[in-house]
Amino acid sequence: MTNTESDNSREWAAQAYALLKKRQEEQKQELEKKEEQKQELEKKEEQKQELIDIPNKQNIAEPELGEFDDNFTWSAMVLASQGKKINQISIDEIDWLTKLRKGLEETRKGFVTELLDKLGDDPLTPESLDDLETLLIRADVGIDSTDKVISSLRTKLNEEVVGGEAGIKFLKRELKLIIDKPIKNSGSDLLVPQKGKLNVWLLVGVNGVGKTTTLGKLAYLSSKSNYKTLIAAADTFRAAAVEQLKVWGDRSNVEVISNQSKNADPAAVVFDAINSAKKRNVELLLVDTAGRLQTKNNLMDELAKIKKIIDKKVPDAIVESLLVLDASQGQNGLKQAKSFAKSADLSGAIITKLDGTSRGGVSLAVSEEVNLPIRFIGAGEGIKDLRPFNSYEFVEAMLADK
Ligand SMILES: Nc1nc2c(ncn2[C@@H]2O[C@H](COP(=O)(O)OP(=O)(O)OP(=O)(O)O)[C@@H](O)[C@H]2O)c(=O)[nH]1
Ligand SMILES: [Mg+2]
Repeated sequence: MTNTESDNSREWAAQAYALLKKRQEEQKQELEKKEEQKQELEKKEEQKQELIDIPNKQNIAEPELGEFDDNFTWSAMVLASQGKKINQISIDEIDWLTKLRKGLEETRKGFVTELLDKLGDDPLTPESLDDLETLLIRADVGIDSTDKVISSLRTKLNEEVVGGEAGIKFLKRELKLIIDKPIKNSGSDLLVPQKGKLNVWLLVGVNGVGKTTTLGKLAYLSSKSNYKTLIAAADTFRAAAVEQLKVWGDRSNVEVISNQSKNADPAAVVFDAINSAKKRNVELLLVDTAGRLQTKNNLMDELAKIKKIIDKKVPDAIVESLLVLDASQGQNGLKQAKSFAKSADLSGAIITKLDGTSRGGVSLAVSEEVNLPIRFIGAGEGIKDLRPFNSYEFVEAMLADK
């Protein structure tokens, strides 16, 4: 970025910040006014014990506008470069991008920082490409993706002189192409439930990767977006699984269909859930499944059985089998993805735990080597810490230069 560009960006971000700050203050005042009115009314009608609802007040706290700092400026710029206007920016989006950028800090350290240190302002050389290769592999980007990127850069270097900054720009574009390929192949940029139909999303993956947590966050996103949502607790393997899901269901007001009896059949729970879903015109049924290793055949058979039930009972349902992957497991996660992709008919991936791992690059390996579109990413344990995947934002956050 040139100095003038950077001044303009800061100016732009400052305007966006001022606008958001004003909006937040207005909202606060509005809320305070409502709170005062409510207290007055409560006083007046104490005998009647009537509770007045404040529509803006929710159980789930709205994020607060933080400082006007680097994080804000960067997040605002990422939104601006995607065509957002100043008055279209929300605190929620800024909050998420800040989280994503912070989450990918470890992946970025020893990667971009090191690369920029090495490059300085000098043009790229074959030696700096060797360094880049090592750094990409170390960030768990995977051998295939790394080879692809390095060979395109090499071709470019043979044709022209490439400065450090232009090199990073080119790198971002190449990485984005890799991530976008399976998304483009899938025919839809964004995974959203189809209105007026029953959509069934199965969350699968090995133990502890974050399936149940992700399902809880999805239930929140879905009900907030006004889809009629239902949860099926088909992890009958782990004793506490149903309770864990009910907590998530309560948080977003989504009902959980379960069978508390010991050794309940997961497919039977899904059977019950489909019946309820049909009765209530549910649009999105989220199915939590037990953590399993792809080597455990009986568990993999169970998944097949669940799918069969769905196909039989609701043949026109739109079924998505989403593999949940823990980014902090790096190449190990990739191995799981490959085996799962072989035995379970997967349609997408969800990458979790991007906060605080140095292995966020594994997302690229999943796209290139397993050919799965990444549909959502999670960066934290909170209900709002999951977003639909946006490859531009992801690559910008991974290669942010500050
Ligand atoms: N930091 C962080 N922790 C996460 C994230 N997603 C899930 N977790 C944590 O990971 C742990 C395991 O999450 P679960 O959702 O229970 O994982 P699971 O895949 O359902 O586990 P099993 O049902 O036992 O197979 C919990 O402590 C979660 O809070 C994330 O995006 N970031
Ligand atoms: Mg679970």
